[in-house]
Amino acid sequence: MTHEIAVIPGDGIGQEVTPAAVDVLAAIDSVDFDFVEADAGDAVKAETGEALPQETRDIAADADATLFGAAGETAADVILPLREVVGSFANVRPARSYPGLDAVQPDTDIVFIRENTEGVYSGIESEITEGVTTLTRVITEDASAKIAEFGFDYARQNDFDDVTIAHKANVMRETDGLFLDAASAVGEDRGADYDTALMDALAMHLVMTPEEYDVIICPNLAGDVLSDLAAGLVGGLGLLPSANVGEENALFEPVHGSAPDIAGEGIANPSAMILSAAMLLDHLGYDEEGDRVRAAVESVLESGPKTPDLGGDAGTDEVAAAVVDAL
Ligand code: GGG
Repeated sequence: MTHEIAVIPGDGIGQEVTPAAVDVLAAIDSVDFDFVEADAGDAVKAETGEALPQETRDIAADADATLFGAAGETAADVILPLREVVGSFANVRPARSYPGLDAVQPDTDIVFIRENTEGVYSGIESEITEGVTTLTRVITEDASAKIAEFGFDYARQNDFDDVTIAHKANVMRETDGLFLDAASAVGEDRGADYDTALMDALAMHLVMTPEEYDVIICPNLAGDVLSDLAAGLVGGLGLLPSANVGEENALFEPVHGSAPDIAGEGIANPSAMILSAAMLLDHLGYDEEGDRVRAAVESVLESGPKTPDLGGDAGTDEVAAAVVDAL
């Protein structure tokens, strides 16, 4: 069986790390892929006036899964609608430390389960008058319960003991009050062990004692911010993959953005993108192949070559080739 994969490199270093992940997938003999490349992002908008062409939406909707690189200035017009196109409601962001890498917290193994459809990323913003703007934060009981169900299932299926529900219900009483109640009700229904945590205090505890956390269920913005914080604990954004999971379709992307400061230099760390490709393999049912890719990335992270963000001087292509060799 051949799997059709939409490949959307997007902006900046997305153009460099996405081909690296495609090379790794193509090197897996036991799975057949048909890669269909599509455009999106700042450059496409400059050229055509549209950051996410209908053709790209259709390719992602029809594919078995999508690999997405990075969004730049047009992120709100590209990655948010693309997540909608594939029907994703959960953004799974694992943050773990690796042997052989300098990490602020070398005993970190946390998976953020981020609600992916609402919160402050609902896109309901307006300028009331000059100098006055508003944003509507949407939280629904259904979406909050759905992400909690996904998070508790994920913890059970992956043998994680601790589930934490992140919120700020003492200030955002209506919206995060609802998120907290709906997510807690799921935990109660399942007789699960879980904690709740105010997201600001949680940020501090994550820095000081990340080993105390396994799975963290978060509203949209909190998941985006806390997972970047966790990237800082384990060696940087070049290491964090993610899966945007829907009922049937899914999109896989590194947690990092387009990194305009290093774009075009060929030195971006492809690990996050390749690890996202490993999550794509899991999603398609190729768990063994996904594990092989993770093991190959882990061995290269330990023994090199390494990109400059990890203290080395290798380029993106050299690291990707080393991962293919390790496979
Ligand atoms: N590959 C992830 C990416 O491009 N991130 C840029 C960004 O702004 N993302 C917002 C989000 O993840 O919701």
